[in-house]
Amino acid sequence: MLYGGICFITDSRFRQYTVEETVRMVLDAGVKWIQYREKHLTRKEIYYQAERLRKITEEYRAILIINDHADIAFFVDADGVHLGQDDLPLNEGRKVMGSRIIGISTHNIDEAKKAEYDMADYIGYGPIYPTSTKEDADIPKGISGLQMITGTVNLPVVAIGGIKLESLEEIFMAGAAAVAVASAILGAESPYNKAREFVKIIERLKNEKKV
Ligand code: 3NM
Repeated sequence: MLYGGICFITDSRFRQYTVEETVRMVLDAGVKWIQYREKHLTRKEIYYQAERLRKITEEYRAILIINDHADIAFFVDADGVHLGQDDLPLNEGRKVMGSRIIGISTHNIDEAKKAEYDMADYIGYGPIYPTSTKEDADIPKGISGLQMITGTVNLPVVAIGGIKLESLEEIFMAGAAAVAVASAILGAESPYNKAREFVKIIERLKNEKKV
C-alpha cells in the first residue's frame, strides 16, 4: 500500500469550501496524501496556494504532491510532483526533484512501461470508471485494464477516475497500491465524513489482507 492507500486530489471548481478548508477536513479524516491539482489557475496563484498547503500538510505530517509543475513543487518544498504525459519528461523532472517523489499519469501499457523504465516512483492509471473531473479523460479502462497494468508493471499503481466507496474492494483486489479521489469527496455533503469512510474501508481491507 502506498502512503496510506488514498490520495486526495484538490479541485477548486468545487466551491462548497476553499481548497484549504477541504484539505484540512480530509487530513482530519486521516488521509495522509494530498495532490494539489489546479488546471484553471495561473502559475502564480498555484505557487501561493501550494505554499499554504505545504504549511497545512506539514502540520499533519502528510505528503504533498504538486500536479504538473516540478519547479513549483521544488520551490514550496513539496514531497514530490505528479507529471502528465504532456509535461516535462521524467528524466528532466528528476533533475529538479532529485530524490523526491515523481508520479506519472499513464493510460496504457506502453506509457506504464516507459514510466517504469524511467524509474518513476509510482504511476497513476485511469480512468478506471467514467469521470467528469478530467476534461480530456480517456475511455474508462475498468478493472480488467487495471489488472493488466498491475500484472505487468513493477511499480506501485494508483488507480484514478470515478472512484467511489463501492469501488475500493475490487480496485485493491486488482492489485492497486492506492486510489486517487477527487469528486467523490469534493462533491459530498461532508467531505470530512466521506474521506473518513474511505479511510475506514481501506483500513478494513488492509486488515483483511486485501490490500
Ligand atoms: N486523472 P475523480 S482521471 C485527475 O485518467 C484525473 O489520468 C485521470 O477525479 C486519468 O475522482 C482524473 O473526480 C480525475 O474522477 C479524477
